[in-house]
Parts: sequence; structure tokens; C-alpha cells
Amino acid sequence: MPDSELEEILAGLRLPQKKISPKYFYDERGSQLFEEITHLPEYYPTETELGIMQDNMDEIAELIGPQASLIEFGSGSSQKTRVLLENLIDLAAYVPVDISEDHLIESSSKISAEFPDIQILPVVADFMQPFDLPEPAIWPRRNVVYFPGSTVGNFTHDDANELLRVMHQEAGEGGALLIGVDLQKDRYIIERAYNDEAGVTAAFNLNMLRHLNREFGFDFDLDAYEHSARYDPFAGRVEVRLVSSRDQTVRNGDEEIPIAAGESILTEYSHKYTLEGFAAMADAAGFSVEKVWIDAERLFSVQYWLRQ
Ligand code: AVJ
Repeated sequence: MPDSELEEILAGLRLPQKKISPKYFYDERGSQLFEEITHLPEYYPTETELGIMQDNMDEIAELIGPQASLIEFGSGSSQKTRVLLENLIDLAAYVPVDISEDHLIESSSKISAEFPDIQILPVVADFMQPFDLPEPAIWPRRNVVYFPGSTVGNFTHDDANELLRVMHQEAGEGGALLIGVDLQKDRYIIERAYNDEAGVTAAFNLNMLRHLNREFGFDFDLDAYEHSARYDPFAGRVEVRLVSSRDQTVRNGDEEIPIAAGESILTEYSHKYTLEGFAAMADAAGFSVEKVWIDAERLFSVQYWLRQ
């Protein structure tokens, strides 16, 4: 594992409010646990977003038009991606972009087996930075950046703005963005989704420490931390933490980091937006909101933005 990653993790643990990036959730076990989360009865986002896509697919396909290139940020192998690949008209190419070459190879080979007629052009890149797009055999009439799952919620508003600007650049002239965004709502519904009865989200959160022990040589005691997920309605976000249940010290090489009883490590933000708030994000990143679809309970939105 690169030293720069270890340095980044250590720097986060030295802060007064300790924090570790949510990207460290997703080792093999973490990815499996997240998949389990998406099927939990309390976790409404995945099923709601899929329902919105299915209910509005004809209109989505019509807005995107024929011979588009679909550029997914994240190597999606989700059901939502499949619905798009099945329904978009004469797709020029499907371009999954991911920092993990392993994830990309795995999901691309599955997708290409299921959709032998679609040209699949995977790109290994850190999508926080602009990257070069591959050239499909058919010249695309439009680039459509796809960012499902309310993954945008993991980012602070500033970082989300930066990411949306990269998407703006990749969309290019005449391009568009199709993005799934979770909405602000009753705090009880949100907190239940991140504190499920079966304890899968707690296991997912704690698994980050197991990952750090294995890959980066920490000695976190998994029994000495508890899962916490609270919605802050003023900030409009869930804050996911690991709370230390006693005074303890975590070690890495020569470094010793003390953690007090009740002190927490912030492992994730999951921002929820209002429609107005997210429209302001579109505007700031150089997009105009063309269409917003929501479910009947107003839990989640799928939005189609045009590049200005
Ligand atoms: C993958 C970032 C969209 O914020 O809901 C689920 C991750 N964390 N349960 C989310 C997550 C805890 C998820 N995202």
C-alpha cells in the first residue's frame, strides 16, 4: 500500500476530531457488507432510486437520445446501470471510471458478458482530477456522466462542487449529467437507514478498522469501538462515527495515538439535499437542471442536468 495513503490516514487520526476517509470502507468484505446494506428494509435509497429509474426510463432515454456515451463515475455493476444499458438507444459506449483496477476489470467483464453489443471502455482514474476519455468506435452524439447512489453525499459541499466541475469538463460540449441524490426528510427515516436492526451498518463501519489493521499495520481493537450514526438537520447530513468505549492507544510503527473514552473517529458524511440546495450546486458547477424525478414519498431524486 502506498505510503501516501498511510500518511493521509495518520494525519486524519492526529486531528482534534479524528477522521478517516469513507473510501477505506470498501475492501472485499466492506463491499459485500455495503451490498447487504442496499437490501436492508431500513435502507431506502437503493430501492427508491431504482424505482425512480424504472418508472421514468422512457423519458430518461428520450432526453439522453441515441448514440450517447455513458460515463459512469465509479465502476458500477449496479442494477441501476443495467436498467440504463438495457434501455438507452444505440449507446455509443459505456465508460466506467474507477480508481480500483480490480473493481473495474471485474465489473466490466460481467457487464460485457451481459451486453455483448455495447462497447465498454473502462478507465482507471481518480475522478477528483480531470482525465482523458477513450474514443468509441462510433462518435458519440453526447457524453452523459452518470453518478448514481447519492455517492455525491459523501463529499462536503466544497468537494462536491470540485467533483461536479470535473464532471462538467468530462461531459464536454452538449453533454449532460444524470445523478442520484438523497433528499432531506424526517430525521427518523434517515437515522433508521443508518442504524439498522440487523447491525449490518455497524459491521460495515467497524470493518474499516479491520481493513486498516490488515493493510496499513494498525492495531485497532474492534471490540472497543461502537457504531454511531446521527442526522444533523442543520448541516443536512448523517455523521457516521466509531466511538471509543474506553481510554486506549492505537499504534502504527513508532507512532502511538491516544483515544479517550467517548472520543470518536468520523468515518463518513452522508449529505442530504433539498431540491433548491442541489439546484444551487448545479448552477455553481455550470449546469442547468433539465429534469428532476422523485418518488411519491419524496425520499430520493434522480436529476438530469445539461452542461451550460
Ligand atoms: C454509498 C455513500 C451512498 O451514504 O448512504 C450506507 C454509504 N454508509 N450506509 C450512503 C453508506 C452507511 C452510502 N453511500
